[in-house]
Parts: sequence; structure tokens; C-alpha cells
Amino acid sequence: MKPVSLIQFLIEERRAGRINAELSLLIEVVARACKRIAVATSKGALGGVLGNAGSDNVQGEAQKKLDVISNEILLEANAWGGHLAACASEEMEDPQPIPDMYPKGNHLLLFDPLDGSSNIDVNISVGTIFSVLRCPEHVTEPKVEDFLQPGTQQLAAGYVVYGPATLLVLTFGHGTHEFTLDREVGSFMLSRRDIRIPAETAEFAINMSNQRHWEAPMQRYVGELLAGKEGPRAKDFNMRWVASMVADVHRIVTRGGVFFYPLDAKIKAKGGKLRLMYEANPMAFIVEQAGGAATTGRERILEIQPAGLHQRVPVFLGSRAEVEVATRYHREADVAHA
Ligand code: AFP
Repeated sequence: MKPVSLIQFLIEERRAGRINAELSLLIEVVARACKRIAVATSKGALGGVLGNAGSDNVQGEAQKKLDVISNEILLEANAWGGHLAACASEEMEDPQPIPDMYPKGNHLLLFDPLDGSSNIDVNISVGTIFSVLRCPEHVTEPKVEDFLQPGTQQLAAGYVVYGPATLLVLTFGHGTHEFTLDREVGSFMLSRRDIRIPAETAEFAINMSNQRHWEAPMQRYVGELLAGKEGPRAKDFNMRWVASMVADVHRIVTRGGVFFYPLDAKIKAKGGKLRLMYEANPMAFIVEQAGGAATTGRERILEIQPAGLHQRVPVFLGSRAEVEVATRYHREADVAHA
């Protein structure tokens, strides 16, 4: 097969009428910014980029130096491109307008610049997650409410994993595709077209240390997985937990599996741990486009009407059959308690 670069892939998508020129340019700019983040992360201690920045983000979490650097790289790269009306970052309270000196476009970009950043200092994979929405018509200065569109409205979503290899996984709503960064050439090259996540799996990902705080249906579901062959599922399951969502999702996109960040008593007041707009929606779009499923345990993530830019939700995603079992247990428990 002849190698296909990201640029060639984007041109093909444009010719097929699946994306317009502005969206294609936007993805090119995001990909270029992510190459710069890949360079920064790969320097490790030699780049002087490890450790805390000494500040907190809007979520009240300690920012790593690389959180701040990655955020700046993405903001700067996207400001002048002319394809954005505004962008929003997990690291910033409010949307970032496009400076007046640059032309504006019709898209809204949302991103988590460096997901899993608490893993940076121990040299474990981290990543960037992004989501693209259309700016509502006639809006020239987008406000928070213009971003609050359900995930079904996403025009594109993707993530980049900075691991042993740097990979970009991308969807425009016509399948999910993977590109691997050829470091010598400096280009993302198509490495898997139309990825399919197997419906069945025997591998799950969850932070087990929260077990005692989970709701009853989650206790039941994971209890049954742990019971293995002798239990009601009559099958042994294996567990993996990287604690970088990009790496856990990428494993699922590669060989199947299921990922959970459920509601628990500690985080109930916040609504969940992961952010709807920066993590759950883009990952749900990518996973659904690869044949998987994504719910909060109760509803399809992509159908949630967002109430805030930094809203948090529970996340169940991956191999369809397992997401369905866990979601059914939650719905049955809700009916029983209604
Ligand atoms: P950080 O970006 O602060 O490291 O958080 C990563 C994350 O949002 C997500 O990538 C992981 O799946 C999840 O948190 C890990 O959470 P635990 O700390 O509970 O393992």
C-alpha cells in the first residue's frame, strides 16, 4: 500500500465532500502544534520541562510545566490560522477569543492540551485531546453558551498520544483513523484506516482504589468481572489502568477493552471526574465511529446537553457488549429505586 500522509488524507476527505477547506486547515494546524508538544515532552528532564508550574488550573488542579507549555503551543498555533472563531481549553476558565489582528473562521476548537499530565514525571504516555464544533451562525464573538453543543454536533475529534511513538487518532464522523508520526520526515502517516473495536472483550480499565466509593450497580458489575470463570460471567477478565485517558483509550482502540470512570461518593457533587467537553465528548465520538459505545452509565454521552464548559460526567466507553452490560445494570438499579 502506498503511504498516505495526513495532508493527503485531508485532501481526499475534502474531495469526497466530507470536510471543507477550513476544517482541513484547522486539523493541519492542530497536528502541527501537537508535533511541537511531542518534541517538548520527549526532551524530558533535559528540556527543563518536568515538574509543577507552581499554579493551579480552573479545575483547581496543580498545573505541570508541560500543561502550561502545551496550552500555549495550541493557543498560539491556532490564533493566526483564520479558521477559528474561538477556542476553549481545559486549562482556562473562559473561552479564548481570536485576537483582532487575525482573521476569524467559523469553527470552535476545544482541547485538553496535556491529558494524564500527572504521569509526565514518570515517563508514561500522555496526550492531547481535541474537539471541533461549528460556531453558531451570526456569532462573531463566541461566548460560553455558543460552545455548549451536544457531542453529536462535533465536526471532528481526535487525540494525540505521546508514547513510544506519537500517534494521531482522528474522526470526522466517517470512521476513525490512526496516523503515526514519522519523526525523520516530520509527517503524520496513515497507519490504520477505519479502525474497528471488537464488540466483545476480556479486558477492563478502572481505578480500583475507588471501589468502596462506587454506586451499587458498579460494585455489582466489577464484582462479576473479578469473579471470573467461576462467577456469573463465566469468563476471566484482565485489568489495565494507565491513568492517562489517552493511553487507556488508545489500547481499547487498538485491541478492544472497556474503560470506566464512574460516579463515586467522593466526586458525586462534581458530577464525575472527567470533563464532558474536553475528554468525554471527543473520546465518545472517536469510539462510536470505531464501532464502540460510550455512556455515562445511564445515557449516551454524545446526547448530553452541556450545562457548562467545564462540566464533568461519568464515562463508560469501549467494546460495545461490556458498555451495554454495565449501563444496563445502572438503568435496572435506577428503575428498582424509582
Ligand atoms: P491528569 O491530567 O491530572 O493526570 O488526570 C488524568 C485524568 O483526567 C485521565 O487522563 C485519567 O483517566 C484519570 O484522570 C486518572 O484518574 P486517577 O488519578 O483517579 O487514576
